[in-house]
Amino acid sequence: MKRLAVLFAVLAVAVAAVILMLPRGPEGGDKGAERPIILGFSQLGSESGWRIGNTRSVITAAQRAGVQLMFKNAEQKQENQIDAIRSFIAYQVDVIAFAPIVEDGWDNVLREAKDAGIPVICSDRSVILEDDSLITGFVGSDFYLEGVRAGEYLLKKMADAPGPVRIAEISGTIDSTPMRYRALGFRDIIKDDPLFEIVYSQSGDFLRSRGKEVMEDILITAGPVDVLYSHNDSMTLGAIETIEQKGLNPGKDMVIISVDGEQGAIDLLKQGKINCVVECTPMLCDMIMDLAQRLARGETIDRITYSEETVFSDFDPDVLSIPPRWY
Ligand code: GZL
Repeated sequence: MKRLAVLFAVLAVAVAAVILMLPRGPEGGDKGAERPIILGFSQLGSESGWRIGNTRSVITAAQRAGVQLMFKNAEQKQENQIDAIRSFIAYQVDVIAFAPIVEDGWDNVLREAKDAGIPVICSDRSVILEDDSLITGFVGSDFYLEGVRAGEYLLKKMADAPGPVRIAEISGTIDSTPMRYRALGFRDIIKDDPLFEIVYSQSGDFLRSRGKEVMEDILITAGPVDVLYSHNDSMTLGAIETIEQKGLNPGKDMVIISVDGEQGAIDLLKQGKINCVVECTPMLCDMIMDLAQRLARGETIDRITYSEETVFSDFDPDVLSIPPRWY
């Protein structure tokens, strides 16, 4: 009996030692401070300047907020994101955030997160679920509004067009939120004017290399178009390489509308080679850290938190004074 009492005493001391080793918060062991939360973040890849800017935002925002970050890059594969989320669940993080590469296929893993009591925030892109309660909130852009802004610019640009306006579209990753809603918003604005016709549309997967290739196919199959609407700057930069290789003048022989607002596109806007850049900011992550900390404290958060964005175009009198960009 005495042996058992000694064994329990030794075990009690050992357990206490382990608990004390857990991070308790800021240096100095302030007993009143909460321990830093642990956020598991699944990033979809490194496909574009926007994504690189967004990853920088995740890392610097976590440092600013004192959030312990577990960051995994899925390199454009949904199965890698699912594995990452499962690893966060196993590690019992406080909150999960992820940028879903496509909208479908998340129900099972998000059910596992909910069953584990871990709230999940969608960063940048959204998901389609049978049970909407599996996601706690979304932080990102209003992609439909971005498409509307692209269409509204075109209506203004072509107000005096003498005849039909032939449009080619290089869209983003198929079945992703930005691709679906940038396409829809743009179409809703131009659909009532018979002068506008989308004569070609193909995905460039948000990649510069694919934008270059798709532009080659546009010039072969659709011939010279009046407008290029490209769902992100990386694809636009690739497309412009092709346009210039074929001896055409981007921004003059063809109106070019792009989305994101990375430095390379803004520089071309200032040179007159791009006519409109609809802003899509990657700087979302201070908001994400704030919401994650609220969730970890048991607070509720808004279902949707949109970022503030604008439009840059050749109608702006001060286009040359656009300040340096995030990438
Ligand atoms: C938009 C984001 C898109 C960007 C692309 O929020 O998901 O993905 O527009 C990026 O540049 O690849």
